[in-house]
Amino acid sequence: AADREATDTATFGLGCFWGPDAQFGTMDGVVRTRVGYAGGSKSNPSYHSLGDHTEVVQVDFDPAVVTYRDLVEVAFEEHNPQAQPPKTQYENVVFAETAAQRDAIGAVLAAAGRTADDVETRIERLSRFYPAEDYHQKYRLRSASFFMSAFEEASYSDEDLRESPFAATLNGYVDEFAELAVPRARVDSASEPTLDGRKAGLGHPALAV
Ligand code: MHO
Repeated sequence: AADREATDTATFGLGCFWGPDAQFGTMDGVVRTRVGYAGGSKSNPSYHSLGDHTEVVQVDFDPAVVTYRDLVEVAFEEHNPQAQPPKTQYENVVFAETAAQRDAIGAVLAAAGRTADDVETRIERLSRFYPAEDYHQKYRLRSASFFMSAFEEASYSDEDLRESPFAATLNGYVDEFAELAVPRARVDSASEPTLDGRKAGLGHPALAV
């Protein structure tokens, strides 16, 4: 795992933050992920009192392995403004901190022949990131009790889980391989899992719509 000092940070609003938390977690070079609220002016937003903020995923990445531009490409490829209710909560936002980052966003859009307006995406500076409640962090992983028991046995706190590189990756694997993970967690029950049972257990990525 990379040192904290070795990573850069990127923040994206891509609709409901559960899906992108999992998706970015499996990317090479993404070291840590966390979800939260940003882009608005309300102090101390929470899920049920969000004000003018948007759900965002924040990733710490190793720029020697994956570039900010790579991450922006994934953000633009995956987001679908029509797939979420038209609320500030779910707006598409790419936070750019430097001129180099704004150039990278411009290059991705130019390569696709699109503008930020075409893809209904705000591009702005991050004023402040507020971490979301613990139960939203690594949301897919939290639904896999088989794995959560292992983290509990290893004495992980909620913050440890949120900031764990291993948990970030596993969160994506649970999402990606949900149909494998749930029956495995049910091995003791000796019951044959049905397709419906598997789907009910874990849900699906918000971005897959
Ligand atoms: N309440 C919606 C979206 C959750 S996302 C954290 C759902 O259950 O799918 O906004």
